Amino acid sequence: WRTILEDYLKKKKYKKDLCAEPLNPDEDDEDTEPRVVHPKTDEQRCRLQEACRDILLFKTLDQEQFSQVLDAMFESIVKPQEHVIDQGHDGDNFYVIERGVYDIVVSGKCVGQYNNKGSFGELALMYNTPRAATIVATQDGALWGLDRATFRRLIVKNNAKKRRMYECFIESVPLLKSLEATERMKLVDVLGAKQFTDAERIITQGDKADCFYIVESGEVKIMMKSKTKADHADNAEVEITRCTRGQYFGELALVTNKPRAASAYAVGDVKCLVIDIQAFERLLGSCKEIMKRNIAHYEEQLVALFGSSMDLRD
Ligand code: 1OR
Ligand code: 1OR
Repeated sequence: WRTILEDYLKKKKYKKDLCAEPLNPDEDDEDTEPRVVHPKTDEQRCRLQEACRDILLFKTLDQEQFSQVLDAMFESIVKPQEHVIDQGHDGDNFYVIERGVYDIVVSGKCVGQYNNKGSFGELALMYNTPRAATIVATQDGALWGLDRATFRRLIVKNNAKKRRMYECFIESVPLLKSLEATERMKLVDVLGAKQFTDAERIITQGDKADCFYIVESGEVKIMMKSKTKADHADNAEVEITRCTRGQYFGELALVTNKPRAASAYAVGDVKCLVIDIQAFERLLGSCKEIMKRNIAHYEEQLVALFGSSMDLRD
């Protein structure tokens, strides 16, 4: 009887999977699960909204999904030296940083840091893997947690949509040609999309860098002021190049670990895919050689334009 019953249930599930997907891919069949809601004061909700404003994983959610995410998040205070996550453990929550500095430690070695912004803990929840890194608070801090079940119901489900939306485009980006198909998919899973209107500044020369951009549509103008001429009255921004669909910018500061070397502005409406520095380090390591080769060309052009390559080297 058990096998018959199991067989019946399996078939039923199979049929449901088969029918539900193509007919209505966005059908919310898990909507019967109880929703997690952590009540918040207006002040907390304000701070939470501010902390989540630039979280890339939330950028492709619709309003209803985003508001369910905010409802489910809970505040958590952390002490210096506290391990928020331990490498090798199972994943319980995803975290958004409200404040504090956190070391990223892999196999005992510090490989990076979060400084008062960003998020972590998505990998174990997305791929059902053990935690890939240890996250240690270096000072008093505050985090917003999102439980595993809600993360899977909303974010992981949305990833299927993201893959459908960006798979073709990502495959067409020359820089990413050397990645394996699964690596490109993982990139899609964690990237965010941002829109800019005409003349809006996307990058500011001199700023600290924490992300990388690929142009999905529209045109981006790269403008530069000479640092060596910084005291001169005639040190106006000079247009140095433009980027269009499939091209990237904002890699230089990440590769050289320096402030942004130029500013970037939208020309008309622009859509960019955005990848944070941790995902850049984790997934684009093998593309760095291509980037470095192109950076060598920047130096040559800098000499031609400003008479020195001081600005990129300093
Ligand atoms: P998790 O659920 O695996 C640890 O828990 C989290 O650390 C992980 O999700 C990421 O959100 C975050 N490699 C692996 N995980 C990283 C990395 C990372 N950076 C941040 N996390 N890097 C490669 C190290 C060889 C990037 C270093 C900058
Ligand atoms: P970033 O992170 O420094 C500004 O932020 C971005 O502008 C930079 O990365 C590059 O992606 C992009 N010199 C410096 N940055 C450039 C240049 C460039 N071209 C594009 N960017 N050039 C030499 C300057 C005269 C190349 C001109 C074709």
